[in-house]
Amino acid sequence: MKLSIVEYPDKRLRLKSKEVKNFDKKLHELLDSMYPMMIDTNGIGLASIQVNHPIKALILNIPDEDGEQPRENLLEIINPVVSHCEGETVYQEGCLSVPKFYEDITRYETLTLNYQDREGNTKTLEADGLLSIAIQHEMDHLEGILFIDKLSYARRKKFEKEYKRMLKERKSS
Ligand code: QAP
Ligand code: CO
Repeated sequence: MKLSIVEYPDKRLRLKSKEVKNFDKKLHELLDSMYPMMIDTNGIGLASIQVNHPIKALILNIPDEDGEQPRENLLEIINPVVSHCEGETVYQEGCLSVPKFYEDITRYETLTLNYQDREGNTKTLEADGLLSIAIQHEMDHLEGILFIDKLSYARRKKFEKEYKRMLKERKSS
C-alpha cells in the first residue's frame, strides 16, 4: 500500500478517527505499510490519520538505549483507551505532520492503556517516560488534535510565522 504523510495545515488532520471494527487483511496491510514509512521518515510514532486513514490505529517504536528501533519493539495499538494517568512531565515534541518544528509540551508522566492488537485481542500496558508521552501524542491525533494546539497564544503565533516561512522556502527550492 502506497502511503504519504499528511502535513499541517491540511484539514484532514482535524478529522475524528473511527473505531476499528474489522481486524482484517486491509488493517494488516495498512499497519505493514505504516512501519517502513515511519522508519524512513525518522519517526518514533505514527497515527493512521497521518497517512490519510482516519481510524483508531497507531504505531510506536521507541528507540532503545543504543538509539536502535528494531521491528520486535514495534507496538501496534488499536482502539486505545487510557484508564488511569498520573503526574506531569515536559518533553520537546515534534510530529511527522508538522515537519522541522519542536516545542516543549506538558503531558501526564505515567498512564495505563487498554487497547487491541492487530488480531483484536484486548491488551493492557503500563507506560512511563517517552512511551507514555508518545502514546498521548498519538492518541491526540485520533481526536484531530496536534501538539501545536497545546502551545500558548504567543508561542502558537511564533510557530505559525516560522512554519509559513518554512513552507514558502520549501516551495521555492
Ligand atoms: C510523536 O513524533 C512524539 O519534525 C512522534 O522533521 C514526539 O516521530 C512522541 C519527526 C515526541 C513523543 C515525543 C519530526 C521526524 C518525527 C520532524 C515523531 C521531522 C522528522 C516525529
Ligand atoms: Co504527531
